[in-house]
Amino acid sequence: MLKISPAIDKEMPMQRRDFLKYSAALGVMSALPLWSRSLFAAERPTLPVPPLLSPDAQNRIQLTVHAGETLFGGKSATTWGYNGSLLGPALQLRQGRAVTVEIRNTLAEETTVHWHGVEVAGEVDGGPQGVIKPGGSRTVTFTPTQQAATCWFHPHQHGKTGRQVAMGLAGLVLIEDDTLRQLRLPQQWGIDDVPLIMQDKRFTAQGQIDYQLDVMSAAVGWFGDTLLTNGAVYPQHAAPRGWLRLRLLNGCNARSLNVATSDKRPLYVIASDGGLLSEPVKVSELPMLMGERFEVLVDISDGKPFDIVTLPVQQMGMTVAPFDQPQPVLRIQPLQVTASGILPDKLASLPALPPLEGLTQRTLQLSMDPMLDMMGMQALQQKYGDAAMAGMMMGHGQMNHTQSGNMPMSHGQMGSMQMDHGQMNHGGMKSDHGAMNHGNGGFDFHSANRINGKAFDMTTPAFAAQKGQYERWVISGEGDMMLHPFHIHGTQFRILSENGKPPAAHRAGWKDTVNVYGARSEVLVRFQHDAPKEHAYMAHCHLLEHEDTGMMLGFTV
Ligand SMILES: [Cu+2]
Repeated sequence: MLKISPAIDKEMPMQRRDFLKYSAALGVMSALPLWSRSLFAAERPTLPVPPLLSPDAQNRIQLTVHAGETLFGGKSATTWGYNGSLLGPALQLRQGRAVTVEIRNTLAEETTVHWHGVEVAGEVDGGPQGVIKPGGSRTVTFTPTQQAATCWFHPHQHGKTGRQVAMGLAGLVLIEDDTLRQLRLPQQWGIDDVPLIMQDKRFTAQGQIDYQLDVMSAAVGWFGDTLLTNGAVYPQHAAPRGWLRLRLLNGCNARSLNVATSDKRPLYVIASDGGLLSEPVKVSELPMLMGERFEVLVDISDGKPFDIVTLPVQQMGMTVAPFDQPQPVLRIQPLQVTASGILPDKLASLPALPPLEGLTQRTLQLSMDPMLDMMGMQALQQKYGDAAMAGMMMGHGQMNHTQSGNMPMSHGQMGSMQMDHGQMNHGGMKSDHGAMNHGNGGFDFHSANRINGKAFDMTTPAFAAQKGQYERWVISGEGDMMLHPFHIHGTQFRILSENGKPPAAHRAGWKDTVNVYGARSEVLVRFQHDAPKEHAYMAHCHLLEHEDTGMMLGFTV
């Protein structure tokens, strides 16, 4: 059972907001007087830590998909979880050892369980074909062969992935190997080896999770005004002094994050999606796309409390308050006792990239229907104002791109739209979002996001990759100015170029998600397992509402 302590937030919201402004202005949490520090600590929930779940003596793991109740801010919400009411356990798997997972679905709707980042055959990958009926079950057996990594599992029900994840379905997969064991990294689970699943949510006035797949979320994604860490609002964690290891997962539907510390102490990145880097990479900020994992070490030997925070990002919709200011992820309180883990100089050996000449090359062009783009932007601006536009302003029926250093490209699709004032600003667009789902000349946003001009089609794989062969995939978001974190099933790849630039050092190791934001990214993929037509692998945007509305393709191996 997942023992998530209820995310009770006893603070007054205003107090916290004022406190955040105060700490942001000062820049240094420790500047607060001692009395207020202890006061805040007393009111803060303890970080819930997902329990480790190892295979039993028969190498079996049981997962049950549940509906339950979770307290957020003193109100009870219906939530979904694996073996509990919210999120799920951390499955502890060994490289080279087979595991059988028995999944029972007690929900009233279909779901699937996808092993994100785990290199397994298409048959057990849990993509949209791996449906588990309400009341049904599914048993999958696989053997992780890849290097040690922090992966995760979540639903992949086509058209419903965004909602099912928003309801709480997500768990971790920890793959371990001998290299990892020999490194003497911090490894006491929940003490100095701590997972942080970061997700934003929005709640109704009654306190229920407020999810919609509509024209606005289909365009910019579903986002909330509350950041949860392992299901709790701004929790705290007391850890031994020394090196603290954080396993970060951006589990948001649509929000990219930018992880940092409140007192500017550096983060040492030791692992990306698919495992250890060759050596630690020191960063002051760590941008994280949806679905991405990074492991970082942070030095807390000075004994001073501080916060892990996420800084504002330039992404459409994600600039809305309170995310226009740094948001706290976790309060860290160092203890008197000393930690034993170390930060090694060398981590793992990454193979050199093979010669790129003569490789099969495929181009995946991501695009959004201009009508969805227009209607989604309009809805966003009407609901949240110009502040939501992340530097893109809309007025008098045309898009004006106001310059911001982070968004150098023009909005190709909007630029090509010749819309008149009346159509844009009036003409029924004032109605609520639900009403815009229909009508509008029969426009259907459910297939308005596309790859190579086609919305997802479960029955027709787009191509066949050759097993065991390297391929060079070019993923293009040219002509679009939406963030598309692109995820490929069945492989850990290497990034050759990311959005037109060489990858940052901490993004040059094993990855399963690449940033595509108005330009081209190139990745080197290789598939070691079969994925026949009926169990094709998926390649898709991990902004879940883009995925759910068509920005996904199937391919065979
Ligand atoms: Cu996308």
